[in-house]
Amino acid sequence: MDLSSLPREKWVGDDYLVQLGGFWFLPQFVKKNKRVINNYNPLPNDVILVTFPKSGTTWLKSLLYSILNRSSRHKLAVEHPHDLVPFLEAQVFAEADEPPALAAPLDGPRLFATHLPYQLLTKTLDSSQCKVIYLTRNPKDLLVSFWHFVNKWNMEKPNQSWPLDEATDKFCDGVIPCGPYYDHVLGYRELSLKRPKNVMFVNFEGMLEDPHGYVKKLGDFLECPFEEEEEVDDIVKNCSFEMLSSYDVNKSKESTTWFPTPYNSFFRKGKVGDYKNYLSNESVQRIDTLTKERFHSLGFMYGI
Ligand code: PAP
Repeated sequence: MDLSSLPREKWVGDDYLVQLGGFWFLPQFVKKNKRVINNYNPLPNDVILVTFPKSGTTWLKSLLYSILNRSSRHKLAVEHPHDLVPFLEAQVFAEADEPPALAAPLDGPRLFATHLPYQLLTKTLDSSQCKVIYLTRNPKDLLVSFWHFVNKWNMEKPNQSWPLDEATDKFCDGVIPCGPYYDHVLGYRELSLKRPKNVMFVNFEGMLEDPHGYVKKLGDFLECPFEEEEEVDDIVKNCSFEMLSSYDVNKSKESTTWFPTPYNSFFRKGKVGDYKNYLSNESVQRIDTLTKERFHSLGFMYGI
């Protein structure tokens, strides 16, 4: 595929992003994204976790894996959540149009994740009865988490550190991988309002406040409700930041096979409100103004 025909924007240091269907992506993901868009036909019982990067993907991958695979949930102690629940674009369709990972399993639904926006998956999702869980996170914590993550993955490259002010500008302009953030969130929010039986919309802050309640709701939504409260508690505990980040596999400094970043870069703090330690008052106001314009004006009172 000829990337030179697509719009591009400078991003971090010498790196640039490429625009596909109104959203920005790392150039190495464009072909992979197109493979998903053109070739992924969800089975009616597929479960897809969708997130904007840094919304809490790793956590919800662990929870969903545990909810759907209750008897093998101990695997989380030895396998990274990103290896247990593969990304469609980065792992499943990374190399081929018809990947072997798509073989229908004998036991239960397939569980995948993606960062692709609804606007690019409209045909795929509208023609399927699969279940989608969309996780969002407040834009200020998400930006700070993104900024840390990018600096960690660029650590090896000289002169590639990303100043926070620059990251804030890029975030507000929407020029960030999978961005614009606001369009990404709104696409799935609308879909969840239109098809509540198939699409569940959750947020990081709510889940952190009441993980027990959310695990039960997720079990109901996925049509595998819990019979015992202890089992719910056990899943919540096993997927907590403290527990997951204590496992060797998640502490590993080794790079993942599908992205040039270490396994441990998916665990930092896992808190709400960490932006207060980093963003200036000006940046907070700027993002809040945008959030009011893009979310609150539609009656979606989230993100501040
Ligand atoms: P991804 O979209 O690139 O896969 P993602 O997992 O969404 O990344 O982002 C990592 C964030 O989730 C980190 O947030 P922070 O930078 O603000 O700390 C990470 O710490 C947080 N996280 C990972 N595991 C958990 C968990 N079990 N509970 C809560 N937060 C978690």
